[in-house]
Amino acid sequence: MTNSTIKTYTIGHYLSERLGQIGLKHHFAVAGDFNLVLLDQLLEEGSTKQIYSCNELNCGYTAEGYARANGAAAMVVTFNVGALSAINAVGSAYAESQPVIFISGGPNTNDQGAGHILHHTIGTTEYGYQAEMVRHVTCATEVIRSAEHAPKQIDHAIRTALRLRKPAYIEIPCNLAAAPCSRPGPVSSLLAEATPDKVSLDAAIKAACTFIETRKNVAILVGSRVRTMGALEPIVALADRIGCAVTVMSAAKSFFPEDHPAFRGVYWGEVSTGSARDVIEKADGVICLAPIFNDYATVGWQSEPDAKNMLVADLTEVTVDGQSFAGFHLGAFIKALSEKAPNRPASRENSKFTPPVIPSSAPEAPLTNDEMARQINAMIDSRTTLTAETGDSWFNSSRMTLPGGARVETEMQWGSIGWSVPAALGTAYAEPDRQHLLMVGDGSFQLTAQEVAQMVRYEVPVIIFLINNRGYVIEIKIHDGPYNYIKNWDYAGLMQAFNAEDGKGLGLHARTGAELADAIAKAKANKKGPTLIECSIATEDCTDTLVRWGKKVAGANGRPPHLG
Ligand code: TPU
Ligand code: MG
Repeated sequence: MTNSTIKTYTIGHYLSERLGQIGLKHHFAVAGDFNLVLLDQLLEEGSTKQIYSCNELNCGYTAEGYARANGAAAMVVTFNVGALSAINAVGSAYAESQPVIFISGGPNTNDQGAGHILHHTIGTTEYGYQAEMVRHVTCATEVIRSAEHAPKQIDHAIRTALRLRKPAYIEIPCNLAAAPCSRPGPVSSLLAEATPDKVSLDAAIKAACTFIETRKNVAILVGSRVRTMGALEPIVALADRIGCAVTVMSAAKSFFPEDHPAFRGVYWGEVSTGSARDVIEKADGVICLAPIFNDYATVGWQSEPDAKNMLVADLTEVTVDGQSFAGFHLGAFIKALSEKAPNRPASRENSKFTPPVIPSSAPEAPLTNDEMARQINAMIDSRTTLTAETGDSWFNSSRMTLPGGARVETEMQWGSIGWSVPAALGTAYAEPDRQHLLMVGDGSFQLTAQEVAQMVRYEVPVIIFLINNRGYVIEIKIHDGPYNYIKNWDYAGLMQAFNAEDGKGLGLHARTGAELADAIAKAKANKKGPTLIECSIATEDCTDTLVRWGKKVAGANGRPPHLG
């Protein structure tokens, strides 16, 4: 049925139409009796395609990955048993600033406040606790109670999510999903950025120009939250205008074109690449675009630019020389600054960029971490998205050299292992014309492995590099113990199980460089499903940057408490 032939327009239809209007082509779901009627409505209205996940955690991560590539996403789960599993992934969307519309079915309105005990719940008779839990990881929490108020509640959740780039929650009782409801008005009021406060923006630009003028050595440091801007052109325009050197934070790898002449590498304290460390630590003025200076990014609090030398432009506010300005979005600030900023080319003129070289090994020699990273790097073209999971994959992706247009996705703020398999699937749904590569360690893979089955089901050709180093190597380098060693699996062999009678996934082993090259050639030819290449490397074989970083992070974790 199409929207125009629907006879009775319902709350579910309203939600469905809105999801299509904000630019979604898919929504992700796991069925349960509290959301079945809602799923029917979404299918019936049909603005977005319904895609199923193996479980709600994976559903959330798939939506989170989809939002990274598409700007926003939606997921639908059932009450409590579904939604509580999904909260971890919604936390990721909050931490990583992704507007994921988190939709849960809810109890029949007649059971609310009636003293009834419902299945799937904790066995008490009050059902507000799910919304209360979710409130901490969403920017708007709407529990629908009537068809009359549903439109404004749905609109409020979606508008807030899109403006703040955070997840929002909508709970729809199972007996209201098909309740008659008015049709939506224009979508523009949901999409539009709030009109910037021009007075505040002008003042911020004036302060920023003074900051740049009064510093000799200015550099730009790009942070991960610029992802929410979608396009990188405004940042390039700003760099061109100031003429200075540009570095990116580790979580912002690929958020400035590495083939641009101003690029100087990844700034990550002592594990920086190129001349990024020198550029940032010598600068007396660092323009930080949407950075997150957490303990990982600062290498255990060892390297953070001096606050008095920093201009910090975040998503909704700018702080410069002790003053704070708000009322406009980051994109508006960058655009306005790129039209007014003074020229300060010293940091670019006095530095160079030499890309890291990843050593190769003989084709028949046992596969090494370097050889694996080198071959993966060679696959990356301007239409590639590389998703890199927590673990040594972060450090491997950090040292790769990227052509313009290539993208790297990491989850360095939330850092929840298992994120990458469903997230890469979500990213691939959103951008089917790109090449999707995934680097995931054996430990992380074991959390969400079954989502590969959905790649088989929906014929999504993600190329998965499963790094089998027999354990949690990142943890081994931070703090070793028996808990860092895991049961080995036949990872490549899993593909046969996921394929069952009709799948076209490929599972391959790579124990030498030659086997990896051969597997990559087969993976590229397999367009009808995922290819999992199990790369076997020694447990001790990891990037030296992981070892150095791990020592510092362990030191920060091990600081004794301040007494008195
Ligand atoms: O390359 P490698 O061996 O470092 O990666 P692998 O094998 O994926 O191991 C990752 C190990 C790891 C753990 C166990 N990294 N962080 N953690 C702690 C952790 C535990 N549970 C969740 C949900 N997220 C975490 N980050
Ligand atoms: Mg591992």
